[in-house]
Amino acid sequence: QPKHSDHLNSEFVDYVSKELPRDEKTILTSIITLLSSTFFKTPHNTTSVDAYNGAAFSIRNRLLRRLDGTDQFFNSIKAKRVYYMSLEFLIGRTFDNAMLALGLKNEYSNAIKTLGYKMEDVIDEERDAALGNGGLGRLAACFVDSLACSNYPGWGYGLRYKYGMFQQQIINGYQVEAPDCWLDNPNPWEFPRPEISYKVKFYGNVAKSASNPHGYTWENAVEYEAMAFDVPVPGYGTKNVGNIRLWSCKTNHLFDLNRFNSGDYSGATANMVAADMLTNVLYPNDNHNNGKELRLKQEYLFVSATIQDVIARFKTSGKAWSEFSHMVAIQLNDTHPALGIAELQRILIDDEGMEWDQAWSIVTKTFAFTNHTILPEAMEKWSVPMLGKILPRHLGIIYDINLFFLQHVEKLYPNDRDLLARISIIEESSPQQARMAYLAIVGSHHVNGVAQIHSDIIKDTIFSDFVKVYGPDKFVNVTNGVAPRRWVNQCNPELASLITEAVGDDSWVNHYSKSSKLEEFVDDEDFRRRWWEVKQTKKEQLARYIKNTCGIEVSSNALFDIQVKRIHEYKRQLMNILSVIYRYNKLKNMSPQMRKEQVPRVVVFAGKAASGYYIAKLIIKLINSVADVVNNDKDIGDSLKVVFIPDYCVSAAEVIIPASDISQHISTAGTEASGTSNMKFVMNGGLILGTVDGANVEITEEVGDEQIFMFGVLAHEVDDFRYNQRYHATPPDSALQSVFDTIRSGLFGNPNEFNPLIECSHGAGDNYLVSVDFPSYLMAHDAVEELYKDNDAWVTKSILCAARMGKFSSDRSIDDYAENIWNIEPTAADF
Ligand code: GPQ
Repeated sequence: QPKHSDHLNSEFVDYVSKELPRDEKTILTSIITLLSSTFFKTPHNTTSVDAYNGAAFSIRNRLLRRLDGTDQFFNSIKAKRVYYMSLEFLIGRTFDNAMLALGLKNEYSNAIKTLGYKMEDVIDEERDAALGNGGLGRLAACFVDSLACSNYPGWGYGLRYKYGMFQQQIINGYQVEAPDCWLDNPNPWEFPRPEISYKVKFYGNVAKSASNPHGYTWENAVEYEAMAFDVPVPGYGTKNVGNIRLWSCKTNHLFDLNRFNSGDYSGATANMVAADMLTNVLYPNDNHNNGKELRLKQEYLFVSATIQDVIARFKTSGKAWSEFSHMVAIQLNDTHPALGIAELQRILIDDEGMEWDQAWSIVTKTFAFTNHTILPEAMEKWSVPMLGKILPRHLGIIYDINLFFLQHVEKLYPNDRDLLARISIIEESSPQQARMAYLAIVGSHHVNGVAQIHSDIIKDTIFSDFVKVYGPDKFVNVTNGVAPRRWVNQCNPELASLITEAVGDDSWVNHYSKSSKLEEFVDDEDFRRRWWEVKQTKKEQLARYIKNTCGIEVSSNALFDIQVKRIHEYKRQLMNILSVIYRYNKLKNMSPQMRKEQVPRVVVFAGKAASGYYIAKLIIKLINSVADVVNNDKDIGDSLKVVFIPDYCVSAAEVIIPASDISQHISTAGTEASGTSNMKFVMNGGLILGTVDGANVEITEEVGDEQIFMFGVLAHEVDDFRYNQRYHATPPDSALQSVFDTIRSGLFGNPNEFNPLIECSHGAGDNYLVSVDFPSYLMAHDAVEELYKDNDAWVTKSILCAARMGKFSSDRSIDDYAENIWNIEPTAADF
């Protein structure tokens, strides 16, 4: 690195330290300059994609200045930093978010207009950055947004997948996956940093070090290289700009010139191709672990580059190792980056020459771990032989961590062999498996769940042995939240201006609990009318989106009933579509007059199924088959429409969520760790139909249980009901039976095709208690309908709920982490 002070050019310093002028003329000039030079466009061949690129690159230049300024500032005050390590960041689009953050949306809109384009169209040219599956990845994106907006010294670390979450097409009712080639277009939101790259080893063997008495050397390894790409995270209403540093595998040095010269052209690139694979594609599994070798390599590439980078930055502070955990906090977003624990321990011992205990004390003061699920199929386990082959040194370290841990347990609970077997990081199966959640717990100072009920459940069930060993204080709750910037201000500007009016200014965007001011307007007739009109507007916008994406006409006068999330048995989209069939039958049996008196409904589904998840894909097919019948039934008309919107993603969510009257969060109690879209829906004035699960519980506490439609068995009852279903199941009630009969009649196509779905919604196959909750679910639907008929009562609930969501800003979540886990302070950058 050149030493700046030696040859500082004052003009250069001046240029980067000054904020660019914010007027429209300057902005227009910057766009035109980019178009004509960087993008080689003329006024004759510029299209709206080009207008997007010009404007996006222009605003990115503003962000990059602030990103560097923020980083320098935190260096200068030697701030303790937090690193949010996550294999997923579901960012979505950035352009609109950046304009709003910098307060330049009007100026950019006018410039775009002068060029001859409409801002809405230009915004729609951007492709989502879909480097995540669902809630976990979106949470990470909201968290880095909050870090930036609240002026915390914190960065995200992740992987730059060349192909993100697959694109979903629906063909003949079936999900078909297409690759997400998001980097085919220029990406204004990343900045390549070829000067920041690290070597990462795989395979080989270990040998006792000759020079380092505690250490080992890692020999005969294959070396890959990870290169940084920085993704700026705009802070709203602050100069601070955060960062997500994403690693990409660099391959050029692996080109084999000898093989090339001897004519073996494909052999010459074989190692390059293998390395390239590492950051090629995001695994499309949500709440599911497959144990694949390539995934293990991805995780390690990520972990190793990140830890090396964190250490390099720490070293520039000039502080002693004893200060490491006062300068660095690392949060593990689930177990996917848990190898970081072994990696830091390895570097401290093998490269820095520390003794085990000194290193381990640094490690365990640095890491904290967030668990996001209790589903057994999601728990990461790595086969020990595979670990030994790919990461021989780490396997040894994990064995030693386990040995010392088990010795500690043995001292506390002598002769309890069952406990030792249960709690061991190494599971004695064949082959042996390393349980990554256990490694994460042992290597962390705090472990948290993501909603109160979930944090309680993990202490009582999957981690109860660890509570015995460590005591309860290591296990805490941090309830999830969502970013009000994106999920209210950006996706619903119409509602945002009402909130701004109620609050008096836009300070609620960064201090969301101020939205409680809405409550004072709940009896204001004019305000109520406008509140309702905003919802209508958003419903009309969604109706247009549905028309464009599915070709289906829906009436915006209907009740919009929405369930959008990954397709899973535990989330029970199946129960929803079964209830739709029930409703359809009921409408069919009514006189036309009576049908007219019913509340018309549009039932919206969207979500992706993991490519290998057979039942989830079949649920999509059933939804589409039902939609086909219902939507084309002349008797039914507008009284019921069923829509499956393809390719659910962040930018689709921004259109869908503000339009809901009621949204469904109906997981079997105890299975959904938190859920975060539930929060977004209520913030946008939608009501909730849900089970007593995840964050629904705390939302109910905040808004009041009279505001919410809850049903179903409780988490603590689930085991008994499951046992009953398995061994003494009673037949499904007549309502559910009639639904099965309709499916079996062939109305929705080959009835045999859907047999597996019938099997898993009653009797011994009913793991998620669909048949148990079905009756109370139907009753809850009736209650929704009754209330919707009373417009006054509905609007009152809608306003009160939205007014009481202050707790669910991700700013509050981040404050909780900062105070209780990371011990870091916010500081507004001064540059
Ligand atoms: N979650 Cl383990 C995911 O989206 N993917 C995963 O692989 C795991 C969890 C979700 C979880 O299902 C939701 O209940 C949470 O709200 C979300 O993580 C964020 O905590």
